[in-house]
Amino acid sequence: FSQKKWRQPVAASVVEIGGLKIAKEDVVRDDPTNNVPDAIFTKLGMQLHRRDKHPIGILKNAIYEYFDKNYSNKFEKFDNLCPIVSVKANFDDVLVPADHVSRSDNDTYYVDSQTVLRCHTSAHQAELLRRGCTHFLVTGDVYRRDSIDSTHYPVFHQMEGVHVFSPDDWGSSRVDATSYATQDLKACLEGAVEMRWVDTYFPFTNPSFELEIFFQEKWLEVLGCGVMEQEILKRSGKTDNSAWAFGLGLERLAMVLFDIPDIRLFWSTDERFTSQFAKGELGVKFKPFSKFPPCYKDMSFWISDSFTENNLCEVVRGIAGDLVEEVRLIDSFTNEKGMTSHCYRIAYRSMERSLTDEEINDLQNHGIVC
Ligand code: FA5
Ligand code: MG
Repeated sequence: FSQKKWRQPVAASVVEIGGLKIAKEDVVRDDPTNNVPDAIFTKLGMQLHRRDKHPIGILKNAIYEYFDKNYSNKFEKFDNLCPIVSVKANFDDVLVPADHVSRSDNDTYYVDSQTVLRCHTSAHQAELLRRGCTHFLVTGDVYRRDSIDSTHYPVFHQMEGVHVFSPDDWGSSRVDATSYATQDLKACLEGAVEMRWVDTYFPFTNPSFELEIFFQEKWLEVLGCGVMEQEILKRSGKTDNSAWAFGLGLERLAMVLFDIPDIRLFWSTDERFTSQFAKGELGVKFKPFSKFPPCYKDMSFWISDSFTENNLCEVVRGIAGDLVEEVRLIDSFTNEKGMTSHCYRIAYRSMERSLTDEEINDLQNHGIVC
């Protein structure tokens, strides 16, 4: 598969973030380590989280209000930090090991060898701690090369929360600093929704947890969190403190709260979607305006050792854009010579109209978007 060959046409060549003008040439570069496609560049300036009438913006505002109310406006908010960050900020500063998979160019978008599109809002933790912030929320668009289905998209939004405690905070309680931060973290996040805690691992927290919510008959992971590794605090000049941190996937929670069935809808400019939401209104249930039939195509091919599913998904998305709903491995077999073949089922479905079999054949054969 050639990734450079099939590309959808793009209009914008400059985006503005936090007063900074970023040219396409600065992000989609000829650098050998660059793997940012045009379609990802166009998402850079969209900032859905800063639109008051968009479900992502409505949810962000509601969570900000929750924190203001419960913590008397103590949390500082950042929602305009540039998503182009250093490898150091994205990985080293939060103790991600040098050989961790998330650093690979199969998982992360690299602008050049020292610069990435942030893959989580944790990329801003250390910098803000160094600046002296002790209570903060960071909201922003994050970027990941990932598989394709109704709850995964290569661009999504996270909110990071960090709360640093000092010995005075846990001194009067009967528990140690870590237990104190753990209890406070869980109390802060446990809400009205049906949820459960799952133990997990992150390089930057210990203990670490995931919060899952029951949605569409399944447990859906909406956030990762934990007690911040002492090393991160120490490096930021905080030797006597303890802290909790969380990273919330805004799309996942918005899907539950607004009943939005597919993550691609957040990017829809169709009025039948956008007109259903209003500033400050969290209770609205999305009324699907259509459920057009899907068009399935099975595709088999021999794979080499360098094959990855993320690369396949990038190619499929480069050709079909948001028409692709899911890419799923349905069969795999290895012959006597040790060659492996994969069969993928690609589901195409438009949010706006019925697709014909013919146009999907054209699309697959020639990369033509009708
Ligand atoms: C993180 O990104 C950690 N930085 C979170 C964290 C922060 C942990 C602070 C501890 C302390 P994770 O990769 O699990 O963790 O992603 C966090 C959330 O982002 C997930 O729970 C999910 O809600 C959302 N998410 C992850 N991948 C996608 C995707 N492809 N599309 C939409 N949402 C996603
Ligand atoms: Mg996770």
